[in-house]
Amino acid sequence: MKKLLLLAVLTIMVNQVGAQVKYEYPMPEYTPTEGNLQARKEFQDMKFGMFIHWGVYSVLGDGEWVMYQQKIKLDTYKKLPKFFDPEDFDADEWVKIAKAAGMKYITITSRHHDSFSMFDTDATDYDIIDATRFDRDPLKELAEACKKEGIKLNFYYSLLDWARDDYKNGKKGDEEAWGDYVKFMKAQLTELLTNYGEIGCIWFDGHWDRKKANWNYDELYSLIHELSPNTLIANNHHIQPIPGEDIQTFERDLPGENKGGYSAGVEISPLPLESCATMAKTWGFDLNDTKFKTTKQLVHFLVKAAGKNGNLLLNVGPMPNGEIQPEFVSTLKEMGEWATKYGESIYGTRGGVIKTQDWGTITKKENTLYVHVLDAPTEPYIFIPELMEKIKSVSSFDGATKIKFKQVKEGIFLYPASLDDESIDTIFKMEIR
Ligand code: H79
Repeated sequence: MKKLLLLAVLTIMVNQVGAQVKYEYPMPEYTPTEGNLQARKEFQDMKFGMFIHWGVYSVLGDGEWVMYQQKIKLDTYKKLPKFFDPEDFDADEWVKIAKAAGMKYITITSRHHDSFSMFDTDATDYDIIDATRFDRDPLKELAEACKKEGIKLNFYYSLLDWARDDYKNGKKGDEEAWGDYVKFMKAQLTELLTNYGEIGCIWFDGHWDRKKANWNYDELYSLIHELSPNTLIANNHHIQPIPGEDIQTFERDLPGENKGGYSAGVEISPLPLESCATMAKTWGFDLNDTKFKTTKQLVHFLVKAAGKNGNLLLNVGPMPNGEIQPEFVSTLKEMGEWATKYGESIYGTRGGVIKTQDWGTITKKENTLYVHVLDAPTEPYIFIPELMEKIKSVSSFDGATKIKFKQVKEGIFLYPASLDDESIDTIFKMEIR
């Protein structure tokens, strides 16, 4: 009996670990257009993007969840737009910072959970043009700056809403209210996809607020694909991708991992992958948040994401005056210096060559494998398991030094003359075929 019980418990555990969480409502079959497939490839080639969380919450300097965490009543929170006047906002400057960091695209919050629209919208008056004295559309200015500099622009869009009655009542079961909310989202998505030039991606977030609900993704996704077939759809829902989506996201995690706690039971899909991460703790500007990640940690995250075939969307939360804080700017500059030297081993590569090792990972482009030694092993060699491809030669990153190697049934041994412990990433090039 005891054995049977144990078996039953084990079976339940295994099922839970293996169980994928799926969206329960019917979705039409989705065949991406040629252009969409090309856009996916280009997205994968870009590898590194800037996430921007900016809203009226930045005034309080306590992150983008401040309304929820400080239990601020809606009427009180609604005073914030009056204080929002970011006179130092300069879209060209943001784009310059992103570009110098080696980032190829920008994903900015058009509307976060607080419901405040950071763009000129006719669907509500709770937006930057109608409710602030600033009276400029930062998304418009950013779209122009990005176009000039060849940076792709994407829009984050919150599904969850802390201010609208139609959302609140819809959540309680009022079907008509929910219908109104869906209509509102569709009106805003239409604006976002028609008024700002070609948008690379719509990045949804907040699904988990109504895990079991019908979010009418069939309507939202087909609207987006009809208006702009090459615009990719990402939804940070922390479940398996839903038909109609073009990118799979991992919040505060490398693809396929669940260290951040948001990706339980989520398995890697064949879609392009993207990890998003913060440079300190929060996404929106937080005056008190000084847990800054180092350049080395962030480069390692970028390289490990690439090794797992994913992009890194690295976040900044600009300050209420419109500037990106100097700590972030200086780390991003250092990342850019790294990317200028070693970008060849990241941009345009694909991953999934081997599992991440204690020492690092591998990225691949055509006949070159880039071996990224992120943490030098104690042994005087690097052992690369799982790799069956015939290795022709191994060299230092600059190609100047040949590296001794031995290929055996179990894998490949590299014998570099020395390994620098202090280096951010020692890269070797292996030629195959
Ligand atoms: O937009 C960013 C976040 O605001 C949003 N997604 C990223 C990209 C998000 N992050 N976490 N969540 C949504 C899920 C909610 C987590 C919570 Fe909490 C844990 C809510 C309350 C406890 C984190 C910690 C937020 C407030 C405290």
